[in-house]
Amino acid sequence: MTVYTSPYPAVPVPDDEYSPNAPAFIDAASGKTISRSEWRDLTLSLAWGMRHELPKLGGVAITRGDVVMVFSPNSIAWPVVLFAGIAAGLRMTLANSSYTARELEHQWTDSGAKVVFVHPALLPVVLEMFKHLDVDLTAARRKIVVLDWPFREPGLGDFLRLDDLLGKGALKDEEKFPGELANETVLVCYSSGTTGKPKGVMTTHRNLTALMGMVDTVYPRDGTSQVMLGALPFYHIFGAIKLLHFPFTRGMPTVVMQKFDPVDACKWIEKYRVSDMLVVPPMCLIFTHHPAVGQYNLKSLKFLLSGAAPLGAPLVNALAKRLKSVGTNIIVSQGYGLTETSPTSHMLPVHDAMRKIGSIGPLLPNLEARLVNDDVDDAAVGQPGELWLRGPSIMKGYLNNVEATTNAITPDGWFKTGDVAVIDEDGYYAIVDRRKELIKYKGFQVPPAELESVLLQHPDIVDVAVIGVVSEEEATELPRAYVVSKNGLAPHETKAFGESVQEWIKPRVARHKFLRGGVVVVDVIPKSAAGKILRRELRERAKAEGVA
Ligand code: 4UW
Repeated sequence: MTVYTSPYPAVPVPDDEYSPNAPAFIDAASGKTISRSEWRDLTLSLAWGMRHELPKLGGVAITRGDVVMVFSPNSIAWPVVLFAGIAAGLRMTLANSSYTARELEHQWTDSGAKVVFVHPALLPVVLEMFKHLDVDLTAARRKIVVLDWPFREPGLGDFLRLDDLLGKGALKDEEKFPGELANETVLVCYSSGTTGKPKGVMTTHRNLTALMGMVDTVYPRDGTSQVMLGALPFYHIFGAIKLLHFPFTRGMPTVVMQKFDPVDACKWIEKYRVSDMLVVPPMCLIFTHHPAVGQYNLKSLKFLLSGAAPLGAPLVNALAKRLKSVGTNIIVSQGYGLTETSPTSHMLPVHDAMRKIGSIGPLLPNLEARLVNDDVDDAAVGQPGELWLRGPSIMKGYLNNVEATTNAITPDGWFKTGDVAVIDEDGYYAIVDRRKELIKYKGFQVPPAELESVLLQHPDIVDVAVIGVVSEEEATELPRAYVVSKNGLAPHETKAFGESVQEWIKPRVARHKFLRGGVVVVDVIPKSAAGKILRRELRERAKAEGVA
């Protein structure tokens, strides 16, 4: 007998590997665990509740294609709500949990959301939003479901709660999202793209199923990936997909942290024997020097994957050195992606991680890339060009915004990332610049246009431009505003005015948009003949001021 075997390593077969009783999501602080089968039952039960129970209980009726918002810090209720909505054929719009009422209002109205699933602590923000929108409390109650599950919050009054929708039935197969609707939108996360205010990114079923397979080919398969730490926010595409969707396909539980804290993270790594952690560069920086790293047993930690902002070689080396000094056998890798690309397009494979430091790795399978320079010609190897991507994980477009979609995706399907990259002889990419307006504070999007329109509401500001400046100490960019004051200020008055503007904006925007890079008073904002802000000039100016 001659038996031939495949040259490829064996892959786990889900049915053999993943017991229904294995944990799917674990609440880090309490240890409360949802198993894979419980998660499935809860999801189908909530999907039924969303479609059939909500109107019976006095809530608004929602049906296939309707938009539903989730507004909550991380919790184990998150995956239940997210996947129930998807199963029920709804479009889930995920809102940043530090949004002010005004910011939330933009997403609520723009997405046309009908119901919001809200964490009890954020209920006041939602109520304030409805007040702005002139929705009275009785009507608002019909649109709100409070997420105080599985931990009951007393004293909330008679709002609908997640519990009310559970245990009444289970979504039947024939009601589930049908296969022919693969190109239907399931997620509407917000991104400002290359310019302007945040827009709803239409991510489809097909985008996500494609992405799972694409990531699977590069994600470590050597058996070391056992437990994921869920420290990134689930409302951001990076967390939603790489912490809620992907680990589940691998049978890895996600240990859910309500929010990132370095001491807690070390504590949970030790307690739950966490092997994998997805991070943004500022978290890497914290781990290079935080004392908690030496106070807990982190030996289970095998794989750190950073994304959402550039991770340079010095930081990778410092982090690897520190984590190795406390006995881990750590690999630090980097990925790249955008909300519009569902999200990962590049990832540095494990075997290259410590060899190609600073690179984002090769293109994932099923994608094509171009590097286009200013003349719409393609850049040569080693030369910078704007990264364009094409493939099954590229968004369908921006919700209700044909103009923005047309600007972002060419007629033959190329999505323009607005990032400038180079490719080396081995086919590895590095991000070297950003052509779009976007600022990233610790991985969060800060659209300059949004801050500019808020600042123009200041009674003493007549013109403004916002740019990002780099802080090496915090491994992030910081938003910095250049403002023209209505009243010509004497030189000795400008500093105090700038500081007052930094304070003025705080109650008006989410924390990640605070003007941490400073406010500078100028006589005039540099603009092109067409009135476009010349941000490059301002970046030069910031450099001269010693901050960029
Ligand atoms: N280097 C330099 C990077 C990098 C980067 C992103 O908020 P969004 O729309 O989306 C994200 C998604 C990040 C992400 C998702 C999945 C994944 O596997 C992964 O790697 C582990 C990362 O951040 O912002 C998109 C913009 O963020 C910048 C870049 O400007 C991009 O257009 N960005 N990753 N490694 N810059």
